[in-house]
Amino acid sequence: MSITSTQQALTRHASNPVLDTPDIPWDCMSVFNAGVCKWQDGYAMLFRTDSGAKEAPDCYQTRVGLARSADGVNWTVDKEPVFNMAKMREWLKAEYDERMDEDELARIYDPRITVIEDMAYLCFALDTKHGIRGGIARSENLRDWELLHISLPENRNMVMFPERVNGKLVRLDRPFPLYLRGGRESFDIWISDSEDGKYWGNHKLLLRAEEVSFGNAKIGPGAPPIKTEKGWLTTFHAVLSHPDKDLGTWATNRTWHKEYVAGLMLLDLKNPSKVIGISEQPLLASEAPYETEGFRGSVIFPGGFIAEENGMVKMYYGAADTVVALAEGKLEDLLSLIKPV
Ligand code: BMA
Repeated sequence: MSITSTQQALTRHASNPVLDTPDIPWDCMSVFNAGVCKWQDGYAMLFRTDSGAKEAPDCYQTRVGLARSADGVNWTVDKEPVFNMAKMREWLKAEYDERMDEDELARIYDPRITVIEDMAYLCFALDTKHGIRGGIARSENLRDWELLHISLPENRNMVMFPERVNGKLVRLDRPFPLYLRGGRESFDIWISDSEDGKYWGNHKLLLRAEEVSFGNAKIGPGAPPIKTEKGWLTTFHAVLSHPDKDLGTWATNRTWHKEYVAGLMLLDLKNPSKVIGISEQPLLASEAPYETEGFRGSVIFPGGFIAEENGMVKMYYGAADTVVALAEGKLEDLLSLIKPV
């Protein structure tokens, strides 16, 4: 079911979905929410898979896998996941030490990748028994990751800028404030900076959920920003809650009533904590069957945003929490969607 209409700056790729469960060398029911970067002579993607059968989905058996591509459309998946349960627990042991009981850590998911001076930075969400945390790691080969930072709970959807700004690393993130937001799921996008990627500070509110006219609930950063002459162009997701509608989910004992759409904003080049403008309409909302139907229908979750030398931009997104899709458009058309705030 499509509820929100989309602006026409992006075209869905004819090969969509570009990554689907038959492409994955391990058992899974879905492959989605991917981070994508240019890597060596081609492209690399870190993606999430959830397990279980359609009739008995198990979204907590989550793995993160790696795929490589020469053209950004056809992907080959590495045989082994980068993170499965065992590897995640081993990797995070130092962080949690002896206090980690059997099920303290649930999963690592929703990866985003930023390349800064030939080093890949991974931002991820981490579900723990004591809250959701955002993490940052770095790697020279995309398989062996050095953990740099894990935020306090409740935080998620971190993405890093592709270069230092005023000498500092910069990230966007999305905490979950509840008390003074009246218990509503109305969460905003924040910005912070760091010298070394380990210690983060200067947290500032960047975009308020209520500034996004095409959402009525939380928003969150999408993919790492693209540097343009006009500013940092960056995607975000916005949620529209439709309490009266069931948008469809495989989980049989639940209804799903949240539509996720992609939005676009432009941040000041020298002072990225200043929003220049945002798109008035969603950049992309669910229309294609692989977006409207799946584990959770009508979810567009952008995680990759890549500028090509020919003026085109690729946006990779998780569709319906089930597959990875690609849409393309001209950078100048995307910039023309931005209206001053
Ligand atoms: C968010 C996250 C994403 C997911 C989205 C839609 O809160 O859990 O991983 O894609 O919901 O279900």
